[in-house]
Formats: sequence, structure tokens, C-alpha cells
Amino acid sequence: MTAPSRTGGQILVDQLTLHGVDHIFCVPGESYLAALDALHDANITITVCRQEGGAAMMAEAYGKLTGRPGICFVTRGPGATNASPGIHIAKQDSTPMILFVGQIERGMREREAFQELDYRAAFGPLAKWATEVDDPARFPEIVSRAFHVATSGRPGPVVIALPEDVLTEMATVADAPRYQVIETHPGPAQMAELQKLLHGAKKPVALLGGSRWSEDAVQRFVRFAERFELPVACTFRRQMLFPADHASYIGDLGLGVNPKLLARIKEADLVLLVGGRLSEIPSQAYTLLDIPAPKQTLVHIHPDSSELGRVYAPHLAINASPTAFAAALEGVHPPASLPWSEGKKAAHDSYLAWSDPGEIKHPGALQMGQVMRHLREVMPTDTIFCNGAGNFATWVHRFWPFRQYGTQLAPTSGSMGYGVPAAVGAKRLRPDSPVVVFAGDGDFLMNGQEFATAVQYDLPILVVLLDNGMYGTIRMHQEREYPGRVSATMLQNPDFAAYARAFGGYGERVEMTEDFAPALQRALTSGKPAILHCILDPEAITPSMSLSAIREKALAEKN
Ligand SMILES: Cc1ncc(C[n+]2csc(CCOP(=O)(O)OP(=O)(O)O)c2C)c(N)n1
Ligand SMILES: [Mg+2]
Repeated sequence: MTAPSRTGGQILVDQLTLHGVDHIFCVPGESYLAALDALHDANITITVCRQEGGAAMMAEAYGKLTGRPGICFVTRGPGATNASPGIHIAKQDSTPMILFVGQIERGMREREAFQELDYRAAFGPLAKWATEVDDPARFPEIVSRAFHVATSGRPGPVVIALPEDVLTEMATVADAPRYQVIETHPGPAQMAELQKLLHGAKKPVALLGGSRWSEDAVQRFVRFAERFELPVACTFRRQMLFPADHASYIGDLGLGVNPKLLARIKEADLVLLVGGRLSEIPSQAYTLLDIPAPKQTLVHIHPDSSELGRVYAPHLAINASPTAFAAALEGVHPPASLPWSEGKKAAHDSYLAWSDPGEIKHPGALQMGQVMRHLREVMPTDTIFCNGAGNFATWVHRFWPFRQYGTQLAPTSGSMGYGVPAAVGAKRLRPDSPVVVFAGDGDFLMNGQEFATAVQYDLPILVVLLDNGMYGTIRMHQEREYPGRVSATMLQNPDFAAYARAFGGYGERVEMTEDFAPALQRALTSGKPAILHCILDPEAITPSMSLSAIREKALAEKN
């Protein structure tokens, strides 16, 4: 039987359907009308967004939560460049994602036609693969390859440009088979070597990071940690990879890290690095392990062979996905005695003390320690926390105990403006889970427009917006490096509660600690997307040090 003749747009959308795509995020453009038309009759849900940065971040969050490529459609030129932060996030976070971009007609190339851009050149270094389709008959091949590239090895973003006339041209071609995720398994000899190394260790520690995890893989790793009484830390913004309330959990390698955790890793004799790259932030600017040869015995497990030996030369390198590695751990048996179990207890106790918000006091009438304490009491463990970049994020990272896989959406690339779109993406996917955004006054307005998308699709996300009237993180760095010389970091802010209401959501201003709990209750019961506009004293720049104290310390050091 011969295949029917279809438009390029129809062939493309048919490929998406057969690869299991159930949701796309987009901002429309006249450059890809034929694809939009094919989507009209497809069994694919569409989220229409307000800016391509938001759409791309939603797709990235979708990829992070499902392990399947998040799909985003944007128009050519400015649509594509607007989407670029989402591509960069997917790259640094190893998230599978495919961005489809409209493109000028083939016959107009190289004239700098309206919104023309060379996507291979513009996105080549940013994406895992960037290409352009020249012939509608090649959609099955190219889209299939895109799904394989996005999900295999170290996952990442793919960019595919769609010339307008390729989308409207008819072609007769058979569909591709559904893609498969390519697994990389550890060999039995490697697992035997790992067991030997663990049996010889005195102070081992595990560090978990990267992508290609699953709920099941996390549970398997938990069981392994229990058999070995192994202390386990998570890398920057990967806290959902190990339950914080487990006796083996010892904290995360983020910004403003527990110094005792760093000391423990430095003193370890064996480091089991699973899935992560231990890049600049978790490695504390590449100071945690020696480069290239760490003094600890390093066992590095990564799904991409080119990451093994890239920065750190491992004692034992295992090219495997965390899911496959976690499965293989079931066959690794502990030694008769575990000399490190007392140390693990001390490390867990240190984490508990470090992450206890109860005693935290800082300047101002709204005390964030108390706010976090209340959230810990009332929000369920399946609450998905989303944030972008700024000092405000410390409150979540340090004081919220992540206990479940799939509950943390935060960019390791430190991209501001991620929280709101990530929350919209998450709530579209998981309508039954509470979704909370932590945002700063600077961070929020980078993609705050997607609050309109939350309203449009009736997604009751909750934004805890911490307003300190400045780009506080940069001000903090200024006070450290150039004390007293405040430059380009102050902000004059709108009434964010009124902003929420103007969009059709729920908004409330919170100025005092005791007002937070009832305001939270009202926001949650409103059933609407909500913003709690929390007024934070600018002095409360970190949980432990005020802005003035940072300035005074820097001045004293200069003199
Ligand atoms: C897209 C982007 N632009 C700029 C920066 C640099 N940057 C990092 S944190 C920050 C300030 C964040 O301000 P705010 O959201 O108000 O949080 P605060 O630090 O005040 O808590 C800036 C400008 C960044 N990380 N990402
Ligand atoms: Mg701020």
C-alpha cells in the first residue's frame, strides 16, 4: 500500500504523534501556519504562551519532569532568539527538548529576507544538534533523529528550522517507527570493581546529579544507600534525587553550601559521582576535587562517554545512565562491617541542623525562617518547587526538604525568569500536585507575563514573590567586591498583588511574619493562580549575613 500524499506540516505533526508527543508549548507565527493547521486536528494539547522564552522554559520543564523531549514551536528570527534561554537551560541541565522554528522560504535564502537567521550557526554551539529541513519527504528521518539525539547519551536540546514552503509542499513518504531511548548499561566487571572499591573504602560518599533518573532509579539508589549506610549528597539544584528526610542524606552542593559538607567530601577516600558533571557551582568553582586527578578514589558514572575524563580523571569510569546504574546496584553487596556508619550519622545531623529554619533571624518584619517553617508544615511532599536565579532561591534550596523525585524545577544554568514558566509547564502536566514558585522582584518580571498563561489555562500555581527592591544577588557581590559603591542594582517595583489581580489571579501583599500563614491559606483556597507579594528587608540578603555586615567586612578587609 502506498503512503498518502501529505503536506510537510502534516508529515511533521504525524511524526510528533507517533513519537508519543501529547503536549506542545508555542508562540504562533506566520512562518509555520501549515504546522499549526496540522496541529488543529491532532491529538496534541497546545499551551499558547506570551513570550518564546516562557514557551521554551515550559517545554524544558516538561522534558525535565517526563524524560521525554519537551516540544516547543516558535517563529523565525526574533521568536527563535527569544527562545534561546530555554535552549541554554536544556543544554546545561541535560534535558531532552526539541525546538521547532519557522524559517523563510528556501528560494529566499541568503538575501537576509524578513527575519532570516542561520539556525545552524546561531544555535549550533547552544544546542546538541541544530538543523534545517530541506525536503518534506525527510521529516520522518529528521524528526526521528531529533528524538534519538535529544534523549540519548547526555540528553539535550535539538533545534529544527522549518522553511515555510517545506511545510506547505506535498510529499509521499512513509512514517518512521517510534524512537527508542538508547540505554547504556554498566558491565559486570565494572560493578565487581565498584564493589571491591567500596569494600576497601573507609570514608565513602555519593554525589548525585544530572538527568536520566526516574522515581524507580531514586528508590533503587535509596536501597543501595541503606545496605551500605552510605552518606549521600545531591549536586546543585538536584535535591529531588534523594529524600532529604532519609538517614543517609547529608545535604546539597549548591551556593552557600554547608561548610561541614564540603569538609566531609574533601576528607572522603571514595567519591561515587552518579549522573552529574560536578561543574562550577557544585564543585565550588572547581575547588572540591583536584583536577585532573582527585586525591579521592573517584568513581564517575555518566551516560555520555565524553563526560568521563573530561575534567576529572576517574579511577573507575562507568558509561551508563543513572537508571541503568541504579538497577545494576542491586547486585552490589556491602562488606561485613561499615566503618563509616557513625560518620554518616554525624553528617546527616549536620544537614538537619543546617536546614532547620527555626532559629534563623534576619532584619525586617517578615522573617523568612518562619515562612519556610510554615511551608514545611502545610505543603505536602509532592509540592513542586520552581525557581529562577537570585538570593531568594536560597530559602527553598536550603530549607525545603525535597523528598520526592520530580518536585524540583530549577535551572543549573542560573537563568533568571525560569520559575513562572516552569510552574505553568509543571501544572499543565501534573494538575493534582501543588506547584509553588519562589521568585525575586527581579527574577519574576523576566517572565512574569506567563502568569497570564496560568490564568488562561486555569492553573492555580502559587508565586511567593520576595521583593527586596533590588537585584539583590548582584548588590551582594558589589558590596563584597566594591563596598559602598552601589551601581545599577536598585529597582522600583510595581504592586505585584495588583498585577496578579489585573491578570485575573489572586494577589495579596504580605509585610509581617504573622500575616504569611493566613495569606497563604487564602491564596491556596482562592483556586486561582496567585501571587503573595512579600516585602523583604533589603538587609536580609542571606540567612546569616546582612547587607551592611557584608559591606563592613569587605571594607575592613580592604583597610
Ligand atoms: C537572565 C539572567 N540575567 C542576569 C542574571 C544575573 N543575576 C543573577 S541573580 C540576579 C539578581 C536577582 O534579583 P532578584 O530576582 O530580585 O533576587 P534577589 O537576589 O534580590 O533575591 C541577577 C541580575 C542572571 N543570572 N540571569
Ligand atoms: Mg530582589
